[in-house]
Amino acid sequence: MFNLILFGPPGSGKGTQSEKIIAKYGLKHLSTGDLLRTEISNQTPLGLEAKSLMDKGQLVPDEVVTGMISSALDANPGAKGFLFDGFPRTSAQAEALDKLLALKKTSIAVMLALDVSQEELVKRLLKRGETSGRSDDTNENVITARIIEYHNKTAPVAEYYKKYNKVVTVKGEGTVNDIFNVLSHEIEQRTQPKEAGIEK
Ligand code: B4P
Repeated sequence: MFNLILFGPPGSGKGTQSEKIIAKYGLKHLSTGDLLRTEISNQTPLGLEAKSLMDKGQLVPDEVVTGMISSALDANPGAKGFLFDGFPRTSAQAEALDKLLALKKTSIAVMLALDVSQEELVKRLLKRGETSGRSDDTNENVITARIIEYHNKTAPVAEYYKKYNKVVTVKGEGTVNDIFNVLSHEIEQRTQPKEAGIEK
C-alpha cells in the first residue's frame, strides 16, 4: 500500500494535482474539503455546522473530520493506497491518522508539500470564486482568515512529519503539468511497482 499526503495552503493546487495523481497511480482520493461540501449540499446536521465554520475561514473540529476519514478508510478495504488531500490539517489530526493507518498495518510514505506565495494564493482563490459558487472563495477577508488558520494550525503538521523524514517541498507555481511532473517524479522515487502494487 502506498499512502501520500498532498499538503499546502488553501489554493496551493492540492485539489488540482490530486485529480491527476489518482488518475495516474490508481490511489483512492480522500479530500476532507470535498467530503464536507457533500455534507453541506445534502444539508445534513454535520454539513450545516461545517458550513458556518467554513464560511468564516475556520477549520472544522478535529473529531468531525477524523471520523469522516475513519469511515472512508473502512469503506475502501481493497484500495491500493490513499491520497490524503486537505487532511491532516492539525497536529491532532496527524496523530489520529497515524493511529488509524497503524490499525490497518500501513503508514504514510511521503508528504508532498506545495509551496506558493500568499499573493498567488489570494489571486487563485478569488479567480475560482468567480465561477465555483464556493462562498469561502468570494470574500478576500475569508481567504485571508483561511491562510492565517493555515499558518497557525496546519503548518505545524509538516514539522510532525519532518521528524520522520517524510516531507518533500515542491514549488507549486508554474504550469499544472510542470508541477505534476515534479510530483510524479517524487512518487516514483518512493514506489517499487511490484511491492507497492500501483501502476506506473
Ligand atoms: P479544501 O477543500 O481543502 O480547499 P482549499 O484548501 O481551499 O483548496 P485546494 O488547495 O484544494 O484548491 P486548489 O489549490 O486545487 O478546504 C476548504 C475548507 O474546508 C477549509 O477552509 C476548512 O474550513 C474545511 N476543511 C477541509 N479539510 C479540513 C480538515 N482536515 N480539518 C478541518 N477543516 C477542514 O485550487 C485553487 C485554485 O487554484 C483553482 O481554481 C485552481 O484551478 C487554481 N490552480 C491550481 N493550480 C494552479 C497553477 N499551477 N497555476 C494557476 N492556478 C492554479
